[in-house]
Amino acid sequence: MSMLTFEKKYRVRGGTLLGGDLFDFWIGPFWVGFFGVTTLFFAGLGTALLVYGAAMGPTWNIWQINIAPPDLSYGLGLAPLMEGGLWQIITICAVAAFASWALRQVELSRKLGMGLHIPFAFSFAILAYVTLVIVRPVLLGAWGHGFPYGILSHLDWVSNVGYQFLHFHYNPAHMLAVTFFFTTALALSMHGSLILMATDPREGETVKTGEHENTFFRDDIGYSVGALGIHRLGVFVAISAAFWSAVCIVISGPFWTRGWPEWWNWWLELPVWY
Ligand code: UQ2
Repeated sequence: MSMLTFEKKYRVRGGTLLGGDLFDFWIGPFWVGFFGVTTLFFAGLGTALLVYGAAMGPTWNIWQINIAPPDLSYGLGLAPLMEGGLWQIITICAVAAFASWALRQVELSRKLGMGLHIPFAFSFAILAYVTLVIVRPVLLGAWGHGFPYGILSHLDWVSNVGYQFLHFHYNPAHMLAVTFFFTTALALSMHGSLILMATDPREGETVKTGEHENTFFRDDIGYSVGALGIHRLGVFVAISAAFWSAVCIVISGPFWTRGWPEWWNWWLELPVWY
């Protein structure tokens, strides 16, 4: 079916959560939608405020531009614009833009009569960001615990917070997150290469089928997870990476304040050694 007939069939009204028919139309290839408008609004305002903050700052050097959160002394209160207030408004814009984008995905999923897998998976990325700039700062009692918006400054923040716990790689949730990130790379490289070796043959060869894909892995390692299974596995490991990333940072400070290497003393302190 050509793209034109496909679109004629599926470019129809309905499926919206808010606003009914309002904004339920297309501009060129893009469906607009109520949450398309709110995404554009919050992303545009947030970006403009970032540029405004840079203009008020000491440098246009792209690596050094920094929009910092308020000083810890402001606690969970509002700060003046140039004292972290910009960071606070930009954070609200970012969360509103990300949430709008997720709801846009929900509306499109409903429109096309599909599952909500994409907005569900995307919500874990939002969760990781919200954990960093909202949940953890609230648990610690100050917006100043959020990370600064800047290329080098946010790297410095990660390094400083890491060293605050002596050695972040001993954080068990961090270990899980890293393992899931690596497994995601392994699974996607296995899947991408398997699909390409079957469907993108050299000249003169024919495209192979799913049976070839299954057979490769059965012969290679005695097991094939299957065409649907590899995608379920991929979504699971990717979502798990984002989830354990959020857990590893939210427990650092609010629930564990000493060095992470020390956490493992529970093993040495098991009563079985005495
Ligand atoms: C597979 C399969 C696919 C795949 C891949 C496999 C035909 C087209 C990559 C092989 C994957 C396995 C055995 C799971 C690996 C486990 C981890 C944790 C990485 O069997 O079915 O579909 O793309």
